[in-house]
Amino acid sequence: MKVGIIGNHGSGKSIIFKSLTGIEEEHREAMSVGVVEVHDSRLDRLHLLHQEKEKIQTRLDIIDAGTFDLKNELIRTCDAYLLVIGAFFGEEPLQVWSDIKADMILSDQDVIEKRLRVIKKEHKKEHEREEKLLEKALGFIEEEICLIDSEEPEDKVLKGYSLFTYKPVFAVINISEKQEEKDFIFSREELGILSLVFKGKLEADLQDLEVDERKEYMELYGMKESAIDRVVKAFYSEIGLITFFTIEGDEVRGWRLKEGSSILEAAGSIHSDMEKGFIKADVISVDELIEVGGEKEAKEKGIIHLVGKDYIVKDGDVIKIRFA
Ligand SMILES: Nc1nc2c(ncn2[C@@H]2O[C@H](COP(=O)(O)OP(=O)(O)OP(=O)(O)O)[C@@H](O)[C@H]2O)c(=O)[nH]1
Ligand SMILES: [Mg+2]
Repeated sequence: MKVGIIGNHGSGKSIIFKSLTGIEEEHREAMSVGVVEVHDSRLDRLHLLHQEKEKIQTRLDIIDAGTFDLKNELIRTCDAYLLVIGAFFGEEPLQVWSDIKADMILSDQDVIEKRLRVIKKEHKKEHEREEKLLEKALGFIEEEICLIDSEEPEDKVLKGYSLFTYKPVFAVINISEKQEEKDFIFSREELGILSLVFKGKLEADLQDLEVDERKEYMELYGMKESAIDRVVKAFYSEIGLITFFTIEGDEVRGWRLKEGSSILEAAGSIHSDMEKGFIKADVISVDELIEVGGEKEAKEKGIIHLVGKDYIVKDGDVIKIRFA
């Protein structure tokens, strides 16, 4: 998943990028992409049962994507956005989001209208459903409702257009060392999107310290969690993401999945062959597996469940797909 850091010039995008990835602006590769591991302690514990295997945490690509410019192709390819608001020099969160939202809406409207014109001209039966979907989406957009907030069930066809307002956005309000966090806390209703308050420069400076020093420094400033942990937590809850695990070949691995997905979808996210040839799957919760001490013990106790393709994956499931 690609998370693009966007925001106005000088709002602190590169500082926030550094606070999340540890990568300094001058040491970057051309694309400004930082890959961070989403640390999950359950995977650490699961790995203890299989120390001979490699441990692979889920990852997140963080991109210092730049200002929200529609000509900037990098921006369109992101799956979600982190909007940096430079409150340290007086940017107003409500204003910044309202401006970006207006640009997103205009762009989506343009994409949808263009596609609708083509569909209407071609007048093919197979486009009927798509046309209805797009008309409905256009209705929301014209009311200035972001598609992601429209409470329509998620749709693959609509997703295919990479519309801006169909993707999650949340704000990082970047304040100075002297400003107080409590003065910048907005509820989701007030701002319209979820927001976190960061002392960006302080967080970025932390990245220059050794691990031990970093802990001391964080305690001194009353910082309980690292910047990346806060962002990941917010993203997972906002998008509704869960983690499942596999023990396969020489890997113990965590995978990210949208809450409410079936095991068939989970199989597909691992490999399309697993989805196509899906037969059944063995499932056990990671906590139970760790508690009994391994797969062999779990089998003996009969606590591994055999499930069919409609099973809804739960956060923390360890799954083994049987496929042909
Ligand atoms: N005091 C303070 N200064 C900051 C903070 N964040 C950024 N700055 C300063 O603001 C300036 C711009 O920060 P950048 O992170 O480069 O901003 P940017 O959004 O990447 O800027 P562009 O890439 O030019 O659009 C730098 O001089 C930073 O040191 C902050 O939280 N506190
Ligand atoms: Mg920058």
